[in-house]
Amino acid sequence: MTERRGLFITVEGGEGVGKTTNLAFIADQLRCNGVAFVQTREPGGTPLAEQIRALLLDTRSEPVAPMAELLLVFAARAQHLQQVVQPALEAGKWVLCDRFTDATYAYQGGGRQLNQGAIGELEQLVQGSFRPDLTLLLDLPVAAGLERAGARGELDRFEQEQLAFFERVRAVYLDRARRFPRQFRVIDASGPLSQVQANIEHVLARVLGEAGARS
Ligand code: Z5A
Repeated sequence: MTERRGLFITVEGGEGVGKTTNLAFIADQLRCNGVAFVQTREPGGTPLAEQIRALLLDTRSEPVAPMAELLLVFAARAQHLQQVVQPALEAGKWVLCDRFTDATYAYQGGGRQLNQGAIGELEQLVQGSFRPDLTLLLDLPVAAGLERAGARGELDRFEQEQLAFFERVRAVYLDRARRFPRQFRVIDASGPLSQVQANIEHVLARVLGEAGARS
């Protein structure tokens, strides 16, 4: 991976934590502060990667082998990095991304119980040393998140998983936040939206201040 100048911010969390709602808020904050940025998502972000996303989320009668799922996630990521993320960062833009490799550790490692070492090897192969500069982890007890998400209607292939799957997803996210404190900021997503967004604003103000001081 080549040198980058913009910041790479990812937003993570389990079901119903409010990612979509808060991504719009974060994008507004960046806009108000005059930051040039690209908003994107994983899996997806390019036409090919969006096709892989559809393969991953569609419910189907054929069971999907966890290893096939893992490889599809990284195939989409390789395409997304080359086509969207790296060019934007190299052009000095920031990238705001809905999920990234921490989701792979959480869903394929935690949820599907695939070996974390195998995920690490693929991470190294696809990304080298490339990691997010900042990850906002929206955290919420699983039952509360599923209740919020349940109000949305039809469930995709991941949303149809059981409680224990999502408990493992949350545990891996929180474990990674503890292990990588420079990358992660954990946002308590259980309170009212105004409170969640005040916390996000506080974190972003620091990041924007530090980025301003560097430029
Ligand atoms: N996946 C994977 O397995 N491996 C990988 O490496 C990657 C992804 C990258 C698609 O992700 C799937 O891909 C995902 C993991 C897998 N699994 N699933 N499902 P996605 O990000 O597109 O899907 P999602 O998890 O469903 O995200 P979402 O659409 O952003 O949902 P959300 O976090 O629940 O956000 P929301 O729609 O904003 O909030 C849900 C509801 O809660 C909504 O009615 C809000 O108005 C409400 N809400 C939000 N905040 C609050 C507060 N504070 N109080 C009360 N109500 C609130």
